Amino acid sequence: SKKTNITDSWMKKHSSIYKEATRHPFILSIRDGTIDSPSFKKWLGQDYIYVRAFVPFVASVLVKACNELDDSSDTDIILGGLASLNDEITWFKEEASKWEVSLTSVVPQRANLMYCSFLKSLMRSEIEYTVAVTAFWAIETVYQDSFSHCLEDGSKIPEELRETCQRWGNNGFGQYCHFLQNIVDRCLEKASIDIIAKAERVFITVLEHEVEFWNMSKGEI
Ligand code: HMH
Repeated sequence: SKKTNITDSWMKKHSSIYKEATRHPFILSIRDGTIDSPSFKKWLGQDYIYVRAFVPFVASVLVKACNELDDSSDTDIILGGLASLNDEITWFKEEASKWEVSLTSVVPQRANLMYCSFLKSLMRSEIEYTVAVTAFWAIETVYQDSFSHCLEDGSKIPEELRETCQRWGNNGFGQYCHFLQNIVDRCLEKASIDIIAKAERVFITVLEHEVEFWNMSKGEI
């Protein structure tokens, strides 16, 4: 029988916050077609700012992976993720112009600033690769799980949101998240209990920030 990965055990143990992050009312409203355009536009503008901050974070994970001199396929997967952020930024600009959202005038909301400063704290060289790559996996997985749920049978996503859901909900992105999960589990298997505990904390903190991030789409402004 297959042994349970640490990441799977965390997803079970913290299933309540994991579910809050991946089945948030914002996502459910995309899935059932009841989303209003101001909410979507707010998310779009805020997420563009977030992704710009995510680029140096992913680059810092890549540097840490390179210093592991362990397995070059890990660095290739992270490099692939970094490269696809280039397309993602182009996509955000095109999508924003479709929805008439001016990206240069988006004011980052408090939850976004908090999340970006958390990313910045994880970029420090004292943060171990295992801890940083755990955050990276969790961040990508929340979007993958959320948006793939919007594409499942029975959903009524508005046509104009299908491409957004495809971006993170497609099978290729799902595969990529599984590769990241394998990297994390391999790191955790050889990590000290101290580092495993730090990584678990970071996993939970990512989920908390993701919930707050979705919540922003509802607030005023
Ligand atoms: C807030 N979390 C947030 N934005 C994203 N684009 C992702 C995760 C996935 O990259």
